[in-house]
Amino acid sequence: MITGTILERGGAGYRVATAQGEVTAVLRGKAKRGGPRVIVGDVVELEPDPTGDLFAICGVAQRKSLLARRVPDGRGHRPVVANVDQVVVMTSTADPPPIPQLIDRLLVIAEANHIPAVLSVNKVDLNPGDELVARYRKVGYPVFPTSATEGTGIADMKRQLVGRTSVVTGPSGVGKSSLLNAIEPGLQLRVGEVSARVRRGRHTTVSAVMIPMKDGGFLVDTPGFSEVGLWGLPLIELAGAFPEFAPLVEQCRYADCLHHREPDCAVVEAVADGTVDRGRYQSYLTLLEELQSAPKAWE
Ligand SMILES: Nc1nc2c(ncn2[C@@H]2O[C@H](COP(=O)(O)OP(=O)(O)OP(=O)(O)O)[C@@H](O)[C@H]2O)c(=O)[nH]1
Ligand SMILES: [Mg+2]
Ligand SMILES: [Zn+2]
Repeated sequence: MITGTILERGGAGYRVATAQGEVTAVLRGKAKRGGPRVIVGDVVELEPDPTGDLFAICGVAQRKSLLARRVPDGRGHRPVVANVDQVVVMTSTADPPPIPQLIDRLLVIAEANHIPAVLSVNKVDLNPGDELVARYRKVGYPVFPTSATEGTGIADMKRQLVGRTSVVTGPSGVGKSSLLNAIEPGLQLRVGEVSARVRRGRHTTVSAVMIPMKDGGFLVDTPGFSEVGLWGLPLIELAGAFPEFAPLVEQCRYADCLHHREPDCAVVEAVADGTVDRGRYQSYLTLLEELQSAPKAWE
């Protein structure tokens, strides 16, 4: 019996990383009948299959975390990737200019799924992005200023990735492929091309792929991250996805305060006196409104 990590689902089976290299494995017996669905990121137990060089998946380890996407046309959700250790939200300081609302949304998705998030601020050669860096450091997020083209900050970013399973997400053109190539030269991801996600049709199935790193850890390419589970988050829990709001909410007059129009709201007061960043609060209100009009907004 050996253990492995599911990298990708293929036509005939799963591509699995093991200590002895990559193997192909299929579901057999109990795992096939009532067991949990096996998804990318799952840690599985494998047995050599007598019929050839295939392996049989005979057990799935309990998941540490799970990212799931809402099914477009109905209720319920589809698991996308398991055991992600961190979400790396990536932005550039210029070209394209940063969109704080989008950064906040991606951070909130990570928080709502109980996965630690860090921020990668790329293209510091074009603009140092000091304000952006300070804004998120103040909230408490680890921030990594980088230049993928000049090599600035790459060693620090790499240290944060090695040994962990990371989802790297952010808008097109911020330099995700460039940064990952700089960190792991063997990857040879294409740079400057519009990524597949933009071209993806509405009903195309998108699945995640895990890429093993030489020094340990995995990078997860999951095209639909921005569609991943913020939906279904109870309104009252949204403020908890803004770490700087957390110590304040107990001081609001009402226990069910949504920090919008309620009187004696500690969050609103903190925004007024500058303790909480106004832009972050705006992002909160936008997401609150979206959640209030769900499920439509998430389809
Ligand atoms: N000046 C500068 N340009 C960069 C940097 N990183 C990436 N670029 C350039 O930005 C453009 C987009 O880079 P990509 O790595 O393809 O961006 P991406 O985030 O992977 O984009 P998608 O795959 O479309 O999501 C390319 O022309 C890169 O050469 C950087 O640190 N500084
Ligand atoms: Mg890319
Ligand atoms: Zn409040």
